[in-house]
Amino acid sequence: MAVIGAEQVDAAKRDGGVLRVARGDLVTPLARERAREIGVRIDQEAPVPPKRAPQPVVPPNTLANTGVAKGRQVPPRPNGSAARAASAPGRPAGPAPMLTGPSAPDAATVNTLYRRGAPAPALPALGSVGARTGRPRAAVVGAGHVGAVAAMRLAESDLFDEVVLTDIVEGLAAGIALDLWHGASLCGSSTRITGADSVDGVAGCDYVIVTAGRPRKPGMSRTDLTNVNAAIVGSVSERIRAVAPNSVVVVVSNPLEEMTHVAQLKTGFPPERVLGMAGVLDTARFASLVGLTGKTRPDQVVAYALGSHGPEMVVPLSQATAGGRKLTELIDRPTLDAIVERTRDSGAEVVSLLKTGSAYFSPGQSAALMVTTMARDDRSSVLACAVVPNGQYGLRDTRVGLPVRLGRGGLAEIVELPLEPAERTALAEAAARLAERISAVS
Ligand code: NAI
Ligand code: 2OP
Repeated sequence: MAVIGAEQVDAAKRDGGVLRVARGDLVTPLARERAREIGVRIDQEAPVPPKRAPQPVVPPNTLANTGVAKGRQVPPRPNGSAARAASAPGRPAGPAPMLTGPSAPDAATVNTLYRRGAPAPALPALGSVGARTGRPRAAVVGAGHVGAVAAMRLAESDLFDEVVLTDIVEGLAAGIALDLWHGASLCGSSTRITGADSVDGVAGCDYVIVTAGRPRKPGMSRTDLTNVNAAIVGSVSERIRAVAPNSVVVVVSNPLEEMTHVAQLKTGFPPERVLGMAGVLDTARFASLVGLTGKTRPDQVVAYALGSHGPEMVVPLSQATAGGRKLTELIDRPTLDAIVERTRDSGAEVVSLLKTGSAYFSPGQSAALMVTTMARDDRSSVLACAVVPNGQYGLRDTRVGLPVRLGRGGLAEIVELPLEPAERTALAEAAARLAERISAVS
């Protein structure tokens, strides 16, 4: 019997999306979960009906029967008479086993799971938490509002061996990390979360989200933060270069494009490994505001907020759809224009309500989404990110929000959408304004 793990699922994704499994082989629950996440179909040979003598049933109170080990929750195994009836070979089928739905193992796996002395495939090896299990490590610099949410989302994804949070405020990162770790069993994650008072805590990490810096206060523009945040992002980036030289950096600190540029200068990393997070958030805001019209749901909207994270934001409506239909056919143009305008001002709208800082839930989610997309090597998604174009859309020598595919190593491709001439012009103007602003912080 071979045990099929998540790595084979990843390999199957690369080889066409179908994982063929021989009869009797065991597909781990993690592998099934991974297959669901990345859309791999598992084809297993049908089992041969068992012709075995009845076997003793696993006693109900053993650890192996609890379904819980070391911070990872797995579906409970059935116990009691119904389970015994279901698991005892040779008996007429009693009530169905408790495991049902898309995560339920097939019949062959169920037999294996309930046999005395069977390996416990649903449980990660004891001590595997944070023990370099082959999964990547991610870090978040700045354990403030955005950083805490980003770390939570990364940990919840259970894609990482470890998530490291760092902050200069003594104990802050460790406190947030401990609090998040206390929730590991609640979100079914085995990702270890740790905190450090120095950026050097990100040593050896594969992905680093930079949220360090000051947020906006009412009346402040993002650009008002330039000098103070350039010093912070610059010094953080120099340490990332020293201790995590192979990482991919996702910058969140504002003003976004300028700070991403500073990070690239100070890390010296190639442009593919320094990305700015803004378009994912602005696109999500656009989708949510479209949802408020009642014409569609936010998760049906496909659109791209390009250009700058600011006044030069461009949402090409020619490329916006909902449920496969053009948004311009669903919603009248003045309403769509008003939605784009409100999207552009959404950050300030939240700041004026909060009064003490800026938005952080959706920004943290957005930064984490970029990192989980890379960790999954999920090139099927097109996300808007602040990147350095190399001739795409006729643009060079700037950093601007463009539609991209991300891969394990960072930027995989800038996607050229068939923009209308006016949209292309607006994008070129945004890129030109950003080039001016970026050159001012070089
Ligand atoms: P926050 O003030 O809650 O957190 C920032 C954290 O950075 C603080 O805990 C601070 O101690 C820490 N920090 C400062 N210097 C540091 C250093 N050298 N090393 C490590 N940590 C350091 O602010 P919040 O709300 O989390 O925002 C963070 C940044 O993200 C701000 O610049 C904000 O404008 C920006 N932002 C960007 C968005 C975007 O779409 N790109 C969206 C939302 C926020
Ligand atoms: C936002 O858009 C302030 O950039 C931050 O919420």
